[in-house]
Formats: sequence, C-alpha cells, structure tokens
Amino acid sequence: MQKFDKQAFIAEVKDNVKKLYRKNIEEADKQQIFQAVSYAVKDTIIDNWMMTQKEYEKQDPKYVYYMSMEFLMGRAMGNNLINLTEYDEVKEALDELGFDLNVIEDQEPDAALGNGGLGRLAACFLDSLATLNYAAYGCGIRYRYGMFKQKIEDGYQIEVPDNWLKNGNPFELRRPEYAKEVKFGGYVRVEYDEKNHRNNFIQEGYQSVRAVPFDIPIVGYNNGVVNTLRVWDAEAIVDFQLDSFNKGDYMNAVEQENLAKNIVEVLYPADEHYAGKELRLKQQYFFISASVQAAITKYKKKHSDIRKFYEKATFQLNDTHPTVAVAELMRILMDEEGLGWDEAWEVTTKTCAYTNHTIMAEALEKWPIELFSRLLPRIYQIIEEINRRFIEEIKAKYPGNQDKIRKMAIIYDGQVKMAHLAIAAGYSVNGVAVLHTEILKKQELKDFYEMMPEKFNNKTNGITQRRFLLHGNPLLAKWVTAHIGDGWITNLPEIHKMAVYVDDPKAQQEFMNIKYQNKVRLAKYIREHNGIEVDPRSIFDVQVKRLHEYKRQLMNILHVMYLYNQIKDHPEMDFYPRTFIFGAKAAAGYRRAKLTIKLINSVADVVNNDASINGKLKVVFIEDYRVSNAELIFAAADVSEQISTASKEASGTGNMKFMLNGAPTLGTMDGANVEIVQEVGKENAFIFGLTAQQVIDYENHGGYNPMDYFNNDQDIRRVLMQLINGEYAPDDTERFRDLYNSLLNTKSSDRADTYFILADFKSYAAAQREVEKAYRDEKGWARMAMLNMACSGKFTSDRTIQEYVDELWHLDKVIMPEK
Ligand code: 26V
Repeated sequence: MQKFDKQAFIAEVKDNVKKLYRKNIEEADKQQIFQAVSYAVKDTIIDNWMMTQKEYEKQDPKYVYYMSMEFLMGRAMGNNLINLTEYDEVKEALDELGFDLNVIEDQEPDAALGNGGLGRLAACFLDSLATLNYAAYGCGIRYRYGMFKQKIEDGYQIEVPDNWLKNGNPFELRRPEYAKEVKFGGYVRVEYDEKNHRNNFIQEGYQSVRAVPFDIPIVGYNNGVVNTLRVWDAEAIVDFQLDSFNKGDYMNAVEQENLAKNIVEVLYPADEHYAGKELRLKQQYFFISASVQAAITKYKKKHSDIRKFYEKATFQLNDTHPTVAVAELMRILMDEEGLGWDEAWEVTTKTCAYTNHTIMAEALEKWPIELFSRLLPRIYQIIEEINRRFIEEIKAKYPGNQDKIRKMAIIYDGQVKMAHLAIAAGYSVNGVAVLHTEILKKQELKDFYEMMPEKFNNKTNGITQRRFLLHGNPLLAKWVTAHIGDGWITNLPEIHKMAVYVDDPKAQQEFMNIKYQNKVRLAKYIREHNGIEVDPRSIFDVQVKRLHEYKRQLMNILHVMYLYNQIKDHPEMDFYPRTFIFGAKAAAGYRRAKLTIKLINSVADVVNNDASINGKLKVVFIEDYRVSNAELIFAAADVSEQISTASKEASGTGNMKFMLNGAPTLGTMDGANVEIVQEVGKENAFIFGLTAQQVIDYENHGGYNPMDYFNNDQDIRRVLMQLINGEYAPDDTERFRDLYNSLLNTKSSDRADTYFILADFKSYAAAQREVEKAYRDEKGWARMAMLNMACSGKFTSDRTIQEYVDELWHLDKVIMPEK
C-alpha cells in the first residue's frame, strides 16, 4: 500500500476547502474542514475501490448479498481512517493545521439507517467481510431520514427528525447508470405463449418508481479491499411537471411522484414491533426488487447459464424483512429468464438463507392477503404457488395432520407469514446465539425443525473490534498493542495473550488508569450534554440499548429506587459510590417504554439533587444514544447491564462491546451472555435470575404470580408503592400508574409482570451487592475486568463471518495485487 504523504494530504485538504467553499483554510469552519478532510479520504479510497472491483471482475468470485432493511453505520470518516491505517497520520496532519481530529469527527452526523442490534450487526458484518477479503454487497435503502434524534424535555423523550443528509454525504456515490425500475400494483395478465408452450405473466396497469443506487465504500482493514454498501434511492420515472399534461394522465403522474417520494422518506423506528404498514411493505419490495435485479444483471455480464446463478451469488436475508427476495427471484427467473418452476425453485432455494433475530411474537411479520396481493399481484401469485406446493410436502410427510398445516402454512388465516416463506424457500435458517437457536428448534420453530432439521444452524453474533476498541478506545488499544503486538486487530483471539498480565500489579494499575481516563472523557461528555456532574471514581454501571420491556430497564431503575431507600434509611451505611448510566430510544408509539424513560429521569432528578446522600448515587440518562456516543460509553463502563428476561434476548451485541472494553457482565443467562460466561468463567461475571427454561416453564404453565412477591417482600412493596404515591411524581401521583399496573394487575390479555421483574428482583439486588463487593477489591476487580477483555476473542464478527462463509456461503478470499 502507498505510504501516507502528510504534506500532500495537507495540500489536498486546503485545495478541497478552496474548491468546495471558495475559502482559505483559516476561514473555514469545522463542518467545512470535516467535508474537506472527508473528500481527501475518499480520494484515497477511490483508488482501492476501483482496484477491488477490477480484481473481482478478473477473479469472478462468488458474492454474498447481505440484504437488510437496516445498516446502522455510525460515522464513516474516523472508521475509514482506522481501516486505511492512516488515523494517527491524519491526526498529526490536522494538528499541524491547528485542528483536533476528534473535534472534526464530531462534525459528522451518524448514518443511523437502523434501529438497534440487527442494524448494527449488519454494519459490523460489512466491516468483517471487507477485512477478510470476501466479495460482498450490503443491499439496503437510502432513507432520507434515519433513526430519529432523541431530545429529552421535562424528562420525556421527544423525537426529532434526523436530517442526516443536510450537508451532503461526502462518502456516497450516486450511480444513475445502474438504476432499476420497480413496479407496484396493477394486475397480472396471463398470455399463452404458443411457441414455448407456456403461460406468460404480464403485470399491467401498475405504478412504478426508478430505484437509483448510491454506493458507499466499505474499507477493509489494511488489505486494500473496498467493498460496497449499495443503498437505493427512489425517483419518479416520469417527471409529471413536464410530461403529465401532454400524456393526459395527470393524477397518475402525481401519484407516481408521491410514491417515489414516500418510499425512501423514513426508517421505521419501531424495533421488534410489527405494525402491518403498507409503506413498510413497499420499502421492502422496493429495495429487494432493485437489488435482485442488479445481482442478476451482474451475473449475466459474465455468465450465460442462469441455472447456475447460485454458484456466484448468495442472498443472506437479515430477518424476514427482505424475504420477498424469494418470490422476486422466482419471478425474474421465470417471467424474465424463461425458466420453468422447478428450475427456478432449485436456483432460489440454493441462493437464499434466512437469519432469525428475535422470538418476540410481536415482531413476526404477517401481511394481510388483501394488502399484499393488491400491492404485489405477481409476487403474491408466486407465493400462493410456493404455499400450495409446501402444503403438499407437509401432507406427504404428515398425512392427515391438519394441525401441521395450520401451524406451518405460508398463507393461512388471511395472512402471508414471512418467516414461513423464508424457511420454506431458503437453504438455511440460523439463530444468533446458541441458546437462541436451541429455543428456535425446540419452541418457536419446532415444527419446521422437525420437518427439515438440516436447514437449522447457529451463528453466534459478533462485533468489530476495529470500531469498538481500536477506534472507540484508543488508549486501551495502544496499551494492548504495546504488550502483545497488533495481531488482535485482525485476529481478536490473540487478545488472550493479555491474560498473562492479569495478576501483574503494574499492568493492573495501567489498565485501571486507562479506564479512569475513559471515565473522565465520558464524564466530560455527560457534563456538556446533560449538565450533570458525575464522579469518575464512582462505579460506572451502564445499561445502553433500545428501550423495551423485555430488556428490563424498569428493573434497573426500580433497583436504584431501592438503593436510594436504603441509603436514606441508613445514612451511615458503607456504600460505594455508583453512577447508573442509561441510554435508550423508545419506539415513538410505545407508551410504556416512554414512560419508563420519564421514570428514569424523575428518579435522576430526585437522587442527583439530594445533598443528604453526598453524591453516593447518581443517575444519568444519556440523550440520543447512538453509535458515535456508544463508542465513548463502552470504553468508560465498569459494569455491563445485560438483564433481559431469560429467553427473550436473541443474542445481544452490546454485551460483547462491554466485554471487549473490560467491563464484566451483570446479567441473566440469556442470549450470548451464556457464551460470554462460558469464555470468561462464571466467577468473572455476575449472573442472576431465572433461567430460560424456568421462564419458558412458567409461560407454558401460567404458574407465576407477582403478587406473591409484592405481599411477601417489603422492599419490593415499598418500591412499587413509590410508583403510585407521588414520590417521583409529586405533581401527578397517577403518572406512573401504568408501570405499577404492568407489574401487578392482570388484564385478560396478558399476564401481570410479563417479564418476571419481581421474580428476579431480589436475586438482581444480591448480584448488585456482589458487584460492589468485588469492586472494593481493587486488584481483584482489575483482574476480572482484564480477563473479560482477554477472553473476548470469540466475539469478533470476523469469527461470525468466517462461520457463515465456511458453513453456508462458501466464498473464496480475493487477494488484492501488491501495489
Ligand atoms: C422488527 C421490526 C418490525 C417492523 C418495524 C420495524 C422493525 C425493525 C426491526 C425489527 C426486528 C428487530 C430485531 C432485532 O433487532 N433483534 C436483535 O438482533 C440482534 C442482532 O442479531 C440481537 O443481538 C438482539 O438480541 C436482537 O434483539
């Protein structure tokens, strides 16, 4: 690779400022410097990007198309510099110009084209694919507005539109020459083709939009590879201003224009909650149709036999959201490429694979037939036929068993079930952690597993250490490298070499000192963004993730209320100062989640302003939790709160980011926590609560009564009463009634305390006491924290991707030529 030339870089930045803004560098503001630096970085990337694509042309590798409604990329500039291995050099160059790279990085808005775990996983996977030299495309949507920005006003969440493209995106490239047409609605005309003795299906009376791709470079770490995230924008096909009057179809032109405008307007911000919105289905088909068409076009440039498409392409479906890909591929193969059903089916079932990311029933996608067939008439026909044949298979396997059909059919009860389609038509179904996959096999997808066990497999999630350690925690990264070299950057298991230092007093002190500095950095962020003073010597106890009942932020804050009661009752009590840090967005329509945010902020107001407790307790709700501030937060955490109701969190990936940064897990035996404990040892984590099996048993037998805990435990009773006695809502004692009711009042629809908060409360409190005890032992704590980091090797997304490649995708590495 070319060596970095500092003076040339500085000259280019100056030149960019001049060209972009007609200014000298002294006159430019920080945003302008960010743009100028980014364009300079992009220049470096472009050469590698072209080289990579040329090499792919030459070597003709198989591609994985990672199809996802969400890519939670965060900021690009710093990460690109990291992967180009030019971060420190550019930092120096900017120093010379009188700018701080960190401050310039802060000018970049996050690319927040995702909700949470599923979207961030997609982003980590792209990083690993490029770093491991695999040919890959991310396929998604270029939302005009990403995940909303969260403001906290009077303790409540306010959603503010995220106009992330306001200043333009210096890294993207518009590629109008690769545009595709996507058709909606109308009807299907069947025409007998005399010559080929088959029916042709022609969609007519439809509306269509032009899908225009924007390509975003995905830089591999220090290997010259640059892959592509291709996100589709929608444009009107006819410009109604010019054409409509002539063509006399004014309203239709207006409608098509609106369709194009609406489709890519905004990311749906509800995670794990399906609402059956028509626009959402339009989004799904829009980007899938464009992506599948593009993949076929690409294949046909080099290959003539479409029956072998699967040898050069595989589609990984990130949850059920992209599952229309199955039917779209069938449609193109049959209606446009002329294959018969069986031939097309063989290609499709060898191309598509499905990842499940949640067992939460409310996230299951089921589309009403009426909506689906109206919007996608040809696609619906194809799914009907897939369903008909699938039911034949079920009947053949389970003769006379109507129940199996009821439970497994793709179309049933007036609905199209996307998970069933994905399972029937894919060559693989995977869960995202061992426990999750077992639950899929034994509970949620039991019937499917029994019918086709060979399709089921596990791929435990992972995260990229390049963003979440190398970029996010430079002090720790440099320290690790100084001890064991930099092999861990591309081979994370090497970080286990740090284990030899866990009992070394000097190393312990250095490690704790780095943690302290990171806590100072976060404390500064909190001061500047929240106006709250926190003490970096206190224990930083952190829960950051989407706000959802199953994740139990409510249990965490109830426990804070309980601690506060204790401190008030026993001022003399020896209590190690603690800062409870929360960060979470609630889906805009999720009332109970939003009320939980208000509760957290209300408790914070009381506790933080009570001088009588001498700052022993602080509660901070970090506004607008997102990828960029997450990097600061993980680096500064002492304790990682992973406290979901066992069986509900498919994997979790935040848990891995904390571990990598040396924060022990305080958690339930759920998702990937199970595997984290396996790697680091139970004695280096704080595990509590019901097991997944116990939860499932309760659920199946209805034997849990939270009232027992309320009646028999006065600490619990007191905390719950404080939800309704105005303790934290003196102006409106009813404010938190719904949270109280959620724990105690059984409505006919759902059980009280669906997520077993009261059942787990006391064992959570006990585990929290263990945390405090362990933290007081300075050496013991340093050892435990360092061991967490040292044992995090399994949780790199490089390992996850390698498993996908070895077991499912079978890609070959593409090695770039030496320059
Ligand atoms: C569902 C829906 C329903 C329609 C509205 C928009 C929307 C957006 C997302 C989802 C599914 C979210 C599923 C999800 O994020 N699951 C998380 O996936 C992580 C990566 O595998 C995993 O670590 C988390 O445990 C799991 O909750």
